Amino acid sequence: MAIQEVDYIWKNGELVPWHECTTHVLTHSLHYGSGVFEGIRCYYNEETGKSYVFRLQEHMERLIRSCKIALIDIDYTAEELCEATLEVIRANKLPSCYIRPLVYRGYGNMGVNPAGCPTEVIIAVWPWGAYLGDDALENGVSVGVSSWRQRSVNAIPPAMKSTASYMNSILAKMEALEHGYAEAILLNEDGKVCEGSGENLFVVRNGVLSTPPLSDGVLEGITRDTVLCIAEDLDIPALEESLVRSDLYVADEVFMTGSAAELTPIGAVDGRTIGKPGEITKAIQAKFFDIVSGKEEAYLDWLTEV
Ligand code: PY5
Repeated sequence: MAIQEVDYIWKNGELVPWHECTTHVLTHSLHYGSGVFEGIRCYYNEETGKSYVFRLQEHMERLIRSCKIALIDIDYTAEELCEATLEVIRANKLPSCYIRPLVYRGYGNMGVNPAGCPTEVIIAVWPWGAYLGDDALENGVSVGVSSWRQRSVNAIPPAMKSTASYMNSILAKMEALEHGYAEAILLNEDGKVCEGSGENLFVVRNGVLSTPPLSDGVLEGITRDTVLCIAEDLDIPALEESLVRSDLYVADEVFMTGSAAELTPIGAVDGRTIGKPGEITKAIQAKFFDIVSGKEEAYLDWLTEV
């Protein structure tokens, strides 16, 4: 899926033409994965003609928390980054898009110690369709448990959305595709289910929704939190509880969540059929898409109009 180019990228306070927004090959983060980033979506409401960014402030706050964990000094507040996001969406005249803020350590020093490398901040936007395909949102995907393990909470912390973490995700994703699956599920070293290469995970059994707790080593997903709020609203009992591999096989419904993947049903795990998207998955998914596009009055607080 080639990236769709637009006119500008926001970099360190300025709008820079897309092709001029480049970096030196000796950039610290390019060598050592020392960056942190976010993934956000902006949705268009066809009825009102308005565009909304979903949970923008929460994403920027998580970016600042990732910087804190990574000991990156960033000169911008979450509020300033929110403003910059709106500026770059408007400049590119995009009704809907994916938003990729990245904070990285720039050019200046080639040691592992990042002292002397400037902090660089970019916010890129581009039109991006369904991450795992349109058909995936409707009919679900098959996934496989990876032979790669989730990083320990004492290694590259799963709570930090760092560029370095995604080497693990890339290994798992490529292995999954090689095996004919659309996505990988990672277990931690204790055998507890964690998450996909870029998504949180939920299962439904006997009418109860559950998702692994953050302490098992998962990213504190904003879509995950959204789903937990929707479940409460729809009176669906929901738990954060540890899950093991076989819990996935015997679940009535399984789905993944993420800003890129949105809410994608899972039809099979390791060749064990789960089935077509179930009632609870479909109800939560429908509500999710109504909320993000501004059709749910009670959730307008989560939206920032562009
Ligand atoms: N877990 C991992 C490892 C992720 O990469 C992501 C998001 C999530 C969970 C879900 O978090 P949230 O709901 O806050 O988005 N991944 C990014 C995204 O934009 C990058 C994916 C390519 O969805």
